[in-house]
Amino acid sequence: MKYSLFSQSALAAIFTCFAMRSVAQAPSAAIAMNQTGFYTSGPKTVIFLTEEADNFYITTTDLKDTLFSGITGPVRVSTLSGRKTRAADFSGFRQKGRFVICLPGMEAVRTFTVGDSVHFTLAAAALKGFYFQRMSVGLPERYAGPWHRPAGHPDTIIYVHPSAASAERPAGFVLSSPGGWYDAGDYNKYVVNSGITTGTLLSLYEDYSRQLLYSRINIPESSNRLPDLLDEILWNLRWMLSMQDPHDGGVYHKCTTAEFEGFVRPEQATDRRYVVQKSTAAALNFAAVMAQAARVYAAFPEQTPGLADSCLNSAKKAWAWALAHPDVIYDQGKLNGSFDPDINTGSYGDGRLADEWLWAGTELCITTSDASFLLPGVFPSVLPVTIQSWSDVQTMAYFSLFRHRDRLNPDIAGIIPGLRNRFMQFADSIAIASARMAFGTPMETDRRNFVWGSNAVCANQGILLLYAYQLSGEKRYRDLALSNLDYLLGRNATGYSYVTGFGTRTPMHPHHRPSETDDMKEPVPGLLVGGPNPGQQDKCPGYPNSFPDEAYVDDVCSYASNEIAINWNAPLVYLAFALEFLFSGN
Ligand code: 9MR
Ligand code: 9MR
Repeated sequence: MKYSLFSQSALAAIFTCFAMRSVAQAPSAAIAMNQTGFYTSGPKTVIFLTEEADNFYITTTDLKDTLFSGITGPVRVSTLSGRKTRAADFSGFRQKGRFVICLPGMEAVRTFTVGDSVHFTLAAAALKGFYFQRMSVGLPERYAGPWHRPAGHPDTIIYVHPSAASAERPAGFVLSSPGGWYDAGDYNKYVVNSGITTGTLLSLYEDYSRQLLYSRINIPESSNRLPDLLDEILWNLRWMLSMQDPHDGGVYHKCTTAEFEGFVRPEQATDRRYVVQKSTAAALNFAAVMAQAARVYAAFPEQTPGLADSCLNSAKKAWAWALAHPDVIYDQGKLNGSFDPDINTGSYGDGRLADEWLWAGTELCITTSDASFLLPGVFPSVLPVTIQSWSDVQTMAYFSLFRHRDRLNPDIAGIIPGLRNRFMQFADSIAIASARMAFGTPMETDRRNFVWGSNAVCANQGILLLYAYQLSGEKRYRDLALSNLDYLLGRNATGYSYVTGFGTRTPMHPHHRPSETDDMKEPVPGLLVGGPNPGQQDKCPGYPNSFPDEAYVDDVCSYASNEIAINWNAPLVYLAFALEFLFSGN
């Protein structure tokens, strides 16, 4: 033994750790921490779920050498559940490798990793999660490993639902709409949700293109001359293009079965599929994504000939359709009152479209330099700053405005200082409140964050804080964004690392048809589950309680807390890659 950093109590701790040797490798519920790792130069905090812990120790994995000792923070009481915690901050510990953290005299011992690029594998797996969601194509073993599967849902025969009938394409007309990603644990494709998902991934590329140029994730296109991220996005972009009616520029709201299919393999699913009603929300989401894609793929004219122009033309046509049909709200109940068959799959209905107008108009304006796409009533100065979600997208527009702030048309560049002030105020209010939280994360600062898909709120809030960091250069925002990644990977009240395949306590039974119906014990990896949701709309048995941050159950019946979805994975991909680039110095 080396006795380098020893004090009396440290010695006691080591004996305690020795006594605990048998449990040292098993996850302990009394410590909540990021189960993937900590950056050598980054902040490092774990949470003890006890009031009693005054000191903590870091030892080698054989428990022989104590390398660091510290004093835990004050007792904090969770505003969400009343739980009492104490934080161990060991940011000053900068050794690389695997170590053990423990409390003297307590059954709380955990191993952890410190390194320079601890989240790269996770980020790549989360992006690979999109490959696993690919529709209409087989996933060969060389890319999908043990989760390989034959092609399902060719989507070459799609019926126009009566709600979507037009002169050129009457009810029953057959069109083709293959490819794209399965939305979630179900087998349908929804344009609105594809909107924020694809927009988030495109934004990641725009923000970190230098680092992403050569990042490979072993997909069939990995050897082509396009970054893998853009190849994966293209899989969905091409499908989205097929959702536009070329005759009028309108965009169908979704491509879906009438009812959710049962838990069958993709290749065994045979229910009839439809495109359903064109909607203003679909047209605007489509326009935003296509306008952004136009400028991103314009950098690769040889790899994707003509694509950027097609995207921009399609965006403009969808925008024109929306201007001519500004109030077509998707209301499934109403639709079912007028048309057959009834459609009972995800609705992604949104009755308030000012934010979609702003987002589409902003992306068009940035790509074309034509300020007339920003409509007077929905100017950035009149909409609030919120955490972006599928139904609330104005912040997506702000991100693009900030990213392109030095190249904006002078007619709109003037809005940036005011917008920036409001944005920083919002980020600040989150930052200030975070310090008092039981797990020390921004996610806990507002109980309204705990909705269906709360984990995506967490990731999206992390992204927002990263923009605050980029705008201000203040590292505390970057560090708080990392706290939210810590939350997703285990520093939370359930102790789950919510990404399949990552961590010692991780979902094994997500509401995900491909995972549930294959022969593998482990679910498809790299997928973020929805997370705690006190709404518990699935009425599954097994929720431990209804505290906002604890209402989670790892059961396949729990679509309200344990489904996976593309609009949840996309912000995880963004957050994990961005933090990886920021902390590993790539
Ligand atoms: O599997 C469906 C999931 O993708 C949806 O998010 C969820 C809520 O719309 O519905 C799931 O489907 C369930 C349906 O709503 C009710 N019958 C059982 C279905 C499968 O659990
Ligand atoms: O993510 C959606 C959530 O915000 C809604 O509250 C919920 C109920 O309408 O639907 C969620 O989206 C589901 C979609 O309707 C169908 N595919 C699965 C999605 C994730 O559960």
